[in-house]
Amino acid sequence: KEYNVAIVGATGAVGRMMLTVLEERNFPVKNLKLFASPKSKGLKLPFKGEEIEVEALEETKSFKGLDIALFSAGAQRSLDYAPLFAKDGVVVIDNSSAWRMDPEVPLVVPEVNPHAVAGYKNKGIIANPNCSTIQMVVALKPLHDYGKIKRIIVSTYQSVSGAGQKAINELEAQVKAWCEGTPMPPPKYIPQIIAFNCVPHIDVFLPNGYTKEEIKMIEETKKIMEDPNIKVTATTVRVPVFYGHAESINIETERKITVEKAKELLEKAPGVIVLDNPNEKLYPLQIEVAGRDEVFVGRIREDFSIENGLNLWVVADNLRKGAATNAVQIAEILIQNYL
Ligand code: A2P
Ligand code: 11C
Repeated sequence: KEYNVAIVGATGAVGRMMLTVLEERNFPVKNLKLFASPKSKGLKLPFKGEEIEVEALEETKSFKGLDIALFSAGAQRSLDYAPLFAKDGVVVIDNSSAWRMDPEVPLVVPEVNPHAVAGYKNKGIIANPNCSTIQMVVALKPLHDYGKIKRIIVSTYQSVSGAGQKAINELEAQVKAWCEGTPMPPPKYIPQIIAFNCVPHIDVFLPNGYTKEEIKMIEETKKIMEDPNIKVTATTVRVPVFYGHAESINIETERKITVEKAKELLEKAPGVIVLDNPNEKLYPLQIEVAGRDEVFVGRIREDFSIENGLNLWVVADNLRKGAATNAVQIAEILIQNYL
């Protein structure tokens, strides 16, 4: 069977990756519709040797006939349009933060809670988690199953592509200006100069002093792992990297997990690759992990400051596993088991 699929936000950094991943994984697409803002209307994007014309979302009145829509056009578009698609019988897989914490909307990482996909029946919407959450839970799930994680302390090193195509262009323009000895253009899409700098500010600040990105990591982790008791604290930082997020993760577990056991569990975990041989300078690097769909783990070592603690370095491509690949994997579960 083949399915009618739409991508909403098809011209963006994630939207374009969704096209690539649908094609790479040979998703059974009958007809593909691409939506973006009116300014992109008529633009053509390549898919399986064809050119598909982008349509303006705002000018489209009915979505009937579509089976699945992958959304990545910002939270406001998802709030406004996901219910309209669902009303027309389309299952929405939404990459924005709009619906993630809605108790009636499942929040899914296929390696962690694939059964939750069934909840699409409630509202016709499935949420794709934040990129930094996805890679963390893929790496931590096998450790949690074995040793029960009590507390997570995470610090992130997130690439500019997480903030969209315009932020990628912004880093490039700043680096170019620096190389040419001209003044850097003022920051617009990242809150501070990001070239040769690290910025501890992703998404907006909340009254409690945390950023929304940090709170997303805390709340989404509990929902996906289906364990409200895991304590999580996070510091999220933008770094001058184009593609791939890295995370320093410290966990405290109920049952002791030795380094050897952690390696064994992670080596057989779905979607995880262990790269951990410091003597040969082997550990995951953003520049090498970009373009890959797996989550890479290295620097696995005991935290000697507590009884049952581990430190890990976890890296993944935020546009792939952190967004497009995870969304397409959800769509695969949907068509295999439900549609
Ligand atoms: P457009 O390129 O026409 O602005 P990114 O996060 O990489 O910046 O991508 C954002 C995506 O969301 C783009 O595809 C963008 O389309 C899309 N988008 C932005 N505003 C709208 C809108 N009003 N209606 C539909 N799509 C939109
Ligand atoms: C970033 N993690 O790197 C963000 C991007 O809630 O889907 C994804 C924001 C989200 O900027």
